[in-house]
Amino acid sequence: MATTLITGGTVVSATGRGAADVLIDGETIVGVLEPGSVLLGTNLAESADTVIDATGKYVIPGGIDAHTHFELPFGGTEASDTFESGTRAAAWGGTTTVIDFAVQTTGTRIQDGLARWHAKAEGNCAIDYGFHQIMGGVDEDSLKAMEGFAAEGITSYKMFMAYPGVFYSDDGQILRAMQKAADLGLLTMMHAENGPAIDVLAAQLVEQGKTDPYYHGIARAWQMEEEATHRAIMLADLTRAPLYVVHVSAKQAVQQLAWARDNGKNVFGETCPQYLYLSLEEQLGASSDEWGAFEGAKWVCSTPLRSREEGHQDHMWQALRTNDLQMVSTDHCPFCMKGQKDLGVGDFRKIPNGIGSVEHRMDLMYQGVVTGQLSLERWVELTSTTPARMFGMYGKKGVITPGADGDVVIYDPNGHTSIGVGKTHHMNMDHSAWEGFEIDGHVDTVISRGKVIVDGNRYLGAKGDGRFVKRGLSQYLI
Ligand code: DUC
Ligand code: ZN
Ligand code: ZN
Repeated sequence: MATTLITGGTVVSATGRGAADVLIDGETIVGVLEPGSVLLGTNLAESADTVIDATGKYVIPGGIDAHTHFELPFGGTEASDTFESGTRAAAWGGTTTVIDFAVQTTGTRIQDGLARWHAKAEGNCAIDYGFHQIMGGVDEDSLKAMEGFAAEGITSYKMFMAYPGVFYSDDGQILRAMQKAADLGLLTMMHAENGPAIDVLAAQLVEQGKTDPYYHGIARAWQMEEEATHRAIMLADLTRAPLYVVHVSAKQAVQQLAWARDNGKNVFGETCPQYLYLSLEEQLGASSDEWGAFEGAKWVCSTPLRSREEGHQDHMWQALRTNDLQMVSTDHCPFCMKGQKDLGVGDFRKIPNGIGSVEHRMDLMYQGVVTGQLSLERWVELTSTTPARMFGMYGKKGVITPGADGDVVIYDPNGHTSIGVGKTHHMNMDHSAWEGFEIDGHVDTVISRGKVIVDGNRYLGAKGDGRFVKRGLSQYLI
């Protein structure tokens, strides 16, 4: 099988860094070696089929984005990245594994939703992929179906305390699913916002003529997130089900998670780049010749952007440092302005919720290293190692060690990346929520199971390179 040697770089893991050469044989890492190693009398640099010089660069395990929505039917339309375009964009950004959400909507069978997601993804992905299962309705059938999840390699499932009539589960349904999950060892992922109360607030705002995108964030007030997060923690505690709260944006929700963790509970949380960098004030101020105040629709997502004045963004960075939050995913859910987001002109409730970031997560989080908010090791931990452990892939993914998949990124700290539609953007969107962001650092080389798929400015991957990953149970529980 073809061998690849990465020489001269600094290998960074969640626990340390050091000069080392990395040898990949076929699809698998077989050695992390002293620089310039000679093995059985053979100089590796002369015998390897491909040698990649990583001098002055970081060699890190490929990024894992544990929260994407490709081709998600939502808000009267469908997320604009397919598995093909979305995974290719992810690869450009140094992500070598995604976990997307197979969907059961209320009134449909879970098994049918899962089969549909396999059909969408199979043969189309540039990188490896797994699925969580969205449960859009808890009833006898779906509770029974949960018993088959682990055998399918799907060891986590998501429920929604928001979106009544679409994905929403009430507290009794959540309780029943958690009881089952506790028995089966499954990880419960929660969209924690009080949907019924939000819908009332949103209707009241629209009645008052407050229809601009900014009011999306007013209706989805932080109290709605804090309350739902607390309720989810209590239900999880009662049932002894491990809980993972997705897309945390309110500092009060983080405080709930921190309290639960301090009390020894298996409660975890992720945040997303938008909650670290973007704010409600900026959304309010957004205006363009083309869209006027509707420009703010580019940043309509749920949970919503929060007020910078109230300090939510700073609190998220701090929580990442102190491990009150364990991971950063994107909740990549892209919609174009024309023909999709514009469904909500005149009524913010009709704007499809979502931001596209799958391509930029590694770069955006590296800025935390540049500003001194994160160590290099914590960057790797938040974006690769913990996602692998949390979702049962560690050993194969999330680490550079013999036996692991050859998923490796060479990151140039002296490089530069300009983000925007006409620059590095490969996502299928007519705008970028990150337009104009200038990044210190650059994803130079991306290797997926031993194959170089991004080499500088060349894309060498192909659809179908990516395989479905059957995941084990979470390796992160306390
Ligand atoms: N939030 C979003 O912004 N989009 C998709 C679903 C969700 O929960
Ligand atoms: Zn959600
Ligand atoms: Zn989501």
